[in-house]
Amino acid sequence: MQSNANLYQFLASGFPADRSKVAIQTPERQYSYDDIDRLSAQYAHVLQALDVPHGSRIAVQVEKSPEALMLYLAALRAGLVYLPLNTAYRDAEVEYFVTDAEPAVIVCDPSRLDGMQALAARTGNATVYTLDSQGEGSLTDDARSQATAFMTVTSQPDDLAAILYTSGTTGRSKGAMLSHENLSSNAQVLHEYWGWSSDDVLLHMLPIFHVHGLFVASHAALYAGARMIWLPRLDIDAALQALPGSTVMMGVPTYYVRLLADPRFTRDVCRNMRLFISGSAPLLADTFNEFRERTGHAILERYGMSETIMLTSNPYIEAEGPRLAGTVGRALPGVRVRIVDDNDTEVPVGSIGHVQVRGPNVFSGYWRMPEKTREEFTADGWFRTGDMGCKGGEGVPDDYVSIVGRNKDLIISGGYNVYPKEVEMLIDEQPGVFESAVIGVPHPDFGEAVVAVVVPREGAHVDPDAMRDSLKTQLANFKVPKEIRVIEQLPRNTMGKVQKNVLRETWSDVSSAT
Ligand code: MLC
Ligand code: AMP
Repeated sequence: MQSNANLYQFLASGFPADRSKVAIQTPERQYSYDDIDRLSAQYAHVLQALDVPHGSRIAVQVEKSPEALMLYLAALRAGLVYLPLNTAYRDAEVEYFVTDAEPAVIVCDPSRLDGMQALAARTGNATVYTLDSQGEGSLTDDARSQATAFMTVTSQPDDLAAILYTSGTTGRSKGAMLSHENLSSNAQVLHEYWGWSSDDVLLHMLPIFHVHGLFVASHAALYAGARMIWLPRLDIDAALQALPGSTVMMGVPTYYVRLLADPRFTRDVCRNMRLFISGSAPLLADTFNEFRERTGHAILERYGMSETIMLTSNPYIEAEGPRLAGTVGRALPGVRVRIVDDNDTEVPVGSIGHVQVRGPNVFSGYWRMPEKTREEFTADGWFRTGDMGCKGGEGVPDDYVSIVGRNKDLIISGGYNVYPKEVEMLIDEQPGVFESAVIGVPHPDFGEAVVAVVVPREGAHVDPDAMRDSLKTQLANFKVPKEIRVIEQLPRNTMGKVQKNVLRETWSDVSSAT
């Protein structure tokens, strides 16, 4: 018999023998592993009936619900390539993704149906379904009459399972192509490394349109046959209620900052927790220390990206080493990490350089961008992460990695990536603007906040409030600058390049930005 590398098949191999066990629990409803199998089968039948070629894309921009997760699993089962989109993306942003990826199917919130249908008609006639935050919509309506068993299609290890768009330094987003094997190998490694078992209860509050919430968190729980407490978003009141019944939580640093800001978050609330995991952005040492003092738990920080899923992790088992603030731990089993100079030559332990990686988890390239893909891999097959880091250092074991900065002009705000170029291009189109620079400044809640520095044309007046309002109609809310400062001229070096470091120093006190 031909073996099947389909990721769903892999995840289902970890489902508990007793399929009546609860897999997903929301404040209102619960779903067993049987329900997961049946509902994903019904959605898969709807998708299969469209008779689109194996490997067609399905673009999904919907609110978080258990059904949205079932839809993801159904896409895997039907052999489609899943393309999740942040619900914050505006029409113009979505248009780019849909034009680039040419999905055969689009699933959106009912509130966006008209726009999405028009977009589908303009870009190639994808079939459009709706799915709302309650799991209702035309997709579910069609699924209800479908059979509850589905033969998951056979996938090869290299077949694409998902495309995740990550913003590009040129302002143009790139679709990172992830295969079934990329995802299943990483899930397998994390399962063992973080000690998952079917007794675990994962507090799942992350969005499910990025690596962190969709792959790392959901795969871990499903493959372990564990239970997920499924909240639509970070909600501290709901989290405080759910934590005593949970064993694992994952979040971006803002989640931990917000928990600590609440005096009700105590050691007792965490009494059944075995693991808090942080990633997607740097966790401040202050947060790590305060958290340990308050709860007795050392947050486990790990490092990854859309192109690679998870790369490194602080140890789970104490005997394997300490969890150190400011480091992202060791390369995961099977993953290799090297720190190199500008010539791709490895630098000594303790020296800072470019972080390059390889392993079965590393993507195969960017969707329809062969040149960009070539640029991002070295001749000997290592992927250039764009992060700056070092191994070892004072008081740090030689094989621990620390991320010390970025070679790419990227802002990470509350765990979401913002590429300044994309925002600058839109600001420069605004009336009265001569030029602009977008920077990230320290922010107590989001880690970094987006700030724009704008130079008006001679004699022109720029109104920051009006500009923010205009930007909000074109950009996802998290990309809209929290502050827009108007100045006469941008600082430049002798080569004429804008000195963003100077701007960052000047405006770093904008941490009051809301
Ligand atoms: C929301 N807002 C943000 C923001 N999120 N501003 C900056 N950065 C963010 N991340 C703004 C909104 O525009 C709005 O402003 C105001 O904050 C309130 O919006 P909200 O929707 O109520 O915010 P909230 O629900 O509190 O969301 C904040 C958050 C959320 C931190 C909980 O952003 C979040 O869940 N982030 C997680 C991101 C994530 O999953 N990243 C993983 C990427 S994968 P206004 O002005 O409109 O009112 C990856 C790889 C890896 O990086 O290694 O994991
Ligand atoms: P994304 O493109 O959204 O997948 O974001 C990936 C980027 O997030 C990485 O290249 C890093 O810059 C950053 N990142 C992820 N985890 C961490 C971490 N623990 N510490 C610092 N940066 C991180």
